[in-house]
Amino acid sequence: MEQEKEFYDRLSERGVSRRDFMKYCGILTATMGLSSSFIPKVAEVFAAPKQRPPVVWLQFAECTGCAEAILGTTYPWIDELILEVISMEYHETIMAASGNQAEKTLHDAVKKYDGKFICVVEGAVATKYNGAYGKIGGKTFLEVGNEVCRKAAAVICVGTCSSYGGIQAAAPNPGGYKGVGDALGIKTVNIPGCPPNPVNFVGTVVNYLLLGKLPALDDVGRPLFAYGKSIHDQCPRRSHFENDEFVLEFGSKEAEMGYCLYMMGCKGPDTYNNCPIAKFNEGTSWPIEAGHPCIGCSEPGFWDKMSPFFEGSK
Ligand code: FSX
Ligand code: SF4
Ligand code: F3S
Repeated sequence: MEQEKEFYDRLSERGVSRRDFMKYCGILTATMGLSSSFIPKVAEVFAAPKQRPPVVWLQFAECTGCAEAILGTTYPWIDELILEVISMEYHETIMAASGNQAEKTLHDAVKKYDGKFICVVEGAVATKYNGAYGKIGGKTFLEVGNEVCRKAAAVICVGTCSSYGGIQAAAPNPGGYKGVGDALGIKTVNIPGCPPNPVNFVGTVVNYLLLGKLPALDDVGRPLFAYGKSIHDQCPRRSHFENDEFVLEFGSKEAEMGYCLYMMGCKGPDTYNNCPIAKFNEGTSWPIEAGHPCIGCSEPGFWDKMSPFFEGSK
């Protein structure tokens, strides 16, 4: 009880009401595909955590958009919520240490929590020429990945780059970039998207803390609760698709009327993600709502497979 009270006091100091917090827990519970009776349990995971798993957060080749999306959300308290439920042992973007001291922190954390920590990875791994195309502190991503990821209890890949290689793996891919699972030959939980939706990462962690296991995955490692349906099957513009009502030019009357973006290259029919439901920036909007076709950013190989992005095929 005391722990819970302190938690709510901390939230209120940041200007977050209990009501705001419960609303967020409601969104999270629904995203995870659980019934609303789980909302109090989900709230408890944050308010009175029974365990705070140690997390080592690695960053390889990427743009840091994923960390921005997750830790720099418009509501600053969401990132702090994540830090309530995990114990962040190493994170290059937010930690104070640098240079040798940072490397020592990583080494010590892996040693101390061998086999027990969760490894979160952003960014792709170079595999050609012994990984020479990507290094940190003189070590290749391949070496760091082998040293750290193999000792983790679970590896969660945040973003399309760590999941499947992302833009680094786009043709001609001279460095032989791959996703972490492929590069290291290990099983990973993949939360793709460029960037991914923070709620899908938080949902995966909460699932682990609440139910004691990682969520069920599809055949490319994505949690089914978030990536089980196509964008097209959840799209509010779907009736326009069925009625052959298409946007043929940006800025046109049809675009203004919210017609289907298929002829503008929308890849929604081939893309699995929950953007239409979860939306971004705490439910503000998502690409198609903003008038932009889906470019398939959560699919393996999307830079090559989904381009040209703005060409329709109907
Ligand atoms: Fe990739 Fe993420 Fe796109 Fe960027 O870490 S999925 S380029 S948003 O930053 O990896
Ligand atoms: Fe499908 Fe895209 Fe049209 Fe939506 S806008 S109905 S996802 S093709
Ligand atoms: Fe990406 Fe398409 Fe969603 S481009 S953010 S999967 S709408």
